[in-house]
Amino acid sequence: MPDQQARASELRTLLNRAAHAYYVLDSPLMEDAVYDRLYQELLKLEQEDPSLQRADSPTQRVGGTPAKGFTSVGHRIGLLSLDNAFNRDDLNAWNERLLKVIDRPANTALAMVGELKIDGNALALSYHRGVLERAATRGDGSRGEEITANVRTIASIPLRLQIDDPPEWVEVRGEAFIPDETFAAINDERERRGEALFANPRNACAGTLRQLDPKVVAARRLDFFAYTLHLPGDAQPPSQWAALEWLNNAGFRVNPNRELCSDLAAINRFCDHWEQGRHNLPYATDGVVVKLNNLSLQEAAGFTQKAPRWAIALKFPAEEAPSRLLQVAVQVGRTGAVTPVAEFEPVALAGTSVSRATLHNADRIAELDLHVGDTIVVRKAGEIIPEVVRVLPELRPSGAEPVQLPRTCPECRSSLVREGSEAATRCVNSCCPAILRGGLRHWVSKGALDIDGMGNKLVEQLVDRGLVSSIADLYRLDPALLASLDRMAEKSAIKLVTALEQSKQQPWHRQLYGLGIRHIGEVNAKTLAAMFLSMDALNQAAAAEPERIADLHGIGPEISDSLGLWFTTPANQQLLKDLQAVGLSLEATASEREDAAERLSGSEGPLKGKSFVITGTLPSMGRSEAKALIESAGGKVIGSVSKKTDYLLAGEAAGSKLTKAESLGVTVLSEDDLTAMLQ
Ligand code: 0OW
Repeated sequence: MPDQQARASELRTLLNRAAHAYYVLDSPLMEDAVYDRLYQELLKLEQEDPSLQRADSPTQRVGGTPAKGFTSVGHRIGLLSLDNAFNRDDLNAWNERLLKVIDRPANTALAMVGELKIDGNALALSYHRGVLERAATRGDGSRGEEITANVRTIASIPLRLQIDDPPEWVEVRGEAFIPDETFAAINDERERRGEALFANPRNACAGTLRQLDPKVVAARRLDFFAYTLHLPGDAQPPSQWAALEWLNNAGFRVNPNRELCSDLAAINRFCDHWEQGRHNLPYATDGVVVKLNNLSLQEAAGFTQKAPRWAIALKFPAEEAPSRLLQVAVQVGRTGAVTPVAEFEPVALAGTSVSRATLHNADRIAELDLHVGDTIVVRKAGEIIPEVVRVLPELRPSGAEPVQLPRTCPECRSSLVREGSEAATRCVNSCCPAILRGGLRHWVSKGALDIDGMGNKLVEQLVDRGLVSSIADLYRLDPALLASLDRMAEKSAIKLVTALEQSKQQPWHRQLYGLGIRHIGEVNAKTLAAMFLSMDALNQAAAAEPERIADLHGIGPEISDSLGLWFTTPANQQLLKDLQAVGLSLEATASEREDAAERLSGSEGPLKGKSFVITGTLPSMGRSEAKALIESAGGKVIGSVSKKTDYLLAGEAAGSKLTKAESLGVTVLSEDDLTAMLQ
């Protein structure tokens, strides 16, 4: 038993360290597929002997049963809120008040910490002897809702602190948030399901944290930045800067865009920088939090009834401006979802000139009671695309007509569909030029096949002139014809055709991502491509055992469903055939296969060099699972039986391959025989 215990313990430590490196340091220690193999080993150990389970085991991150509701709990130490400053004068006034309350001369320079104000939801984390014991929402600051099961699914929150002698208890506060890209994917999914969209990442995060089913929370991949620490007694770090360092060393993500400023002038420079710089960040911020650095000075400053005097939030101006609505157009996205867009007289917002804003969906238009010619209020806050927040009915021209959404797709004229109670209306014509254009742009994009020279203008020409009606057609383009298009010279045409040809060498995971299957982002594509080494394998798994896909590290049921849907669409099956016909492999190269087998098994796997054919239905595992197991043990899976085949793995209703194997004297194995070989 002890060696199982030891093995489980070392796997827990290694997997937690690998997760920390991946999610907190953004520098993976190992390939996803290796992580998955070790994770499965730990899972198996814990399933065989539940006494090996521990609270800080990564297998315990996503709880099983959904909660019935949330209980209210009292925070050991209350969570503070923040007073707001809306401009630099407010900030200076705060500084002056602070100097007075700590009895310092008016021009004293105070050391302060500048932190980005993450636009998410505050969380209270309680650790006991270094292990996460409880997590709660901020609530009213003294009581919140217990949401431990949901918070455990946030990969960047350590289940165990990475410090050797952890304190008896420690309270950590920070902001849970949803990165912009994830937020867009979540809203895409809600659109597909006809659910109302989340207006911004903060609402999406709050809604997710209150999900009863931790699996749904896990699928939304929340993130977390820690910013406050409470330790027992005199163990409290002497400053905010030291507290952030402590949190960082203990294994938390601490926002890297922080600065220890020697005076208010430096804080002002920090705010100047981030007022614009924040637009390049992959998450929403709504201000800067300025904190007096020194702990004893903080204590001298004290608190008002709800917020500390020693901290202030300088809010970035959430811009709003009135304008006159000119018309409502509709945009057809890559997925066919139709988004109504308000077009209005240009206004300056957050430093840019804005003349279009999203109206989200038809329900929103009804809610606003939007009329042609209305004066609308447009808001651009954070990174979110501008939106129409309200109408000023007092300014409505008399006789104005309510806005009607087009009933047909502006691109292909097919009638728009609004399934059931779906909030989103969509074009369902898979040959719709807008859907095709979106798909082509995605295929050539940086993270996919990374093909230079295929800009939007060219994509539009290729589609509008009917020269390309699927991704595969890109590979049939004739250079001379390309050269005849607008803004295309012969040289760039040749270059593009060459780039297309070279793109066939791109690795399998990029090809998978390039297909634009819903919810398959770059990370998920890599995870899937490491486990399923070809489109066929993925196709089979999606059809035969979607749960095997869903159980993969960081994947989940929404993605396996999305794959199932994609594969059962005839046009997509045709696309796969066409892509293979023009030379896309849609599978891992031989060296990628060897790497995968190597990674998964290490060179001396028990089945090294043995060739297997799989036939029939295996009792407890799918074919792709058996294939992955065999390959991870160094074996090779081939399609047909020959006298060189080492083994035939035969399940129920094994067909002609079994007869052939017996006639050739090939050893026939049952699933149990195979499992025995892998012990
Ligand atoms: N959202 C933030 C943030 C931050 C706390 C502790 C002292 C006063 C509030 O990024 N970086 N730092 C603090 O400091 N609070 C933040 O967010 C607050 C928490 C509750 C309301 C805001 O979300």
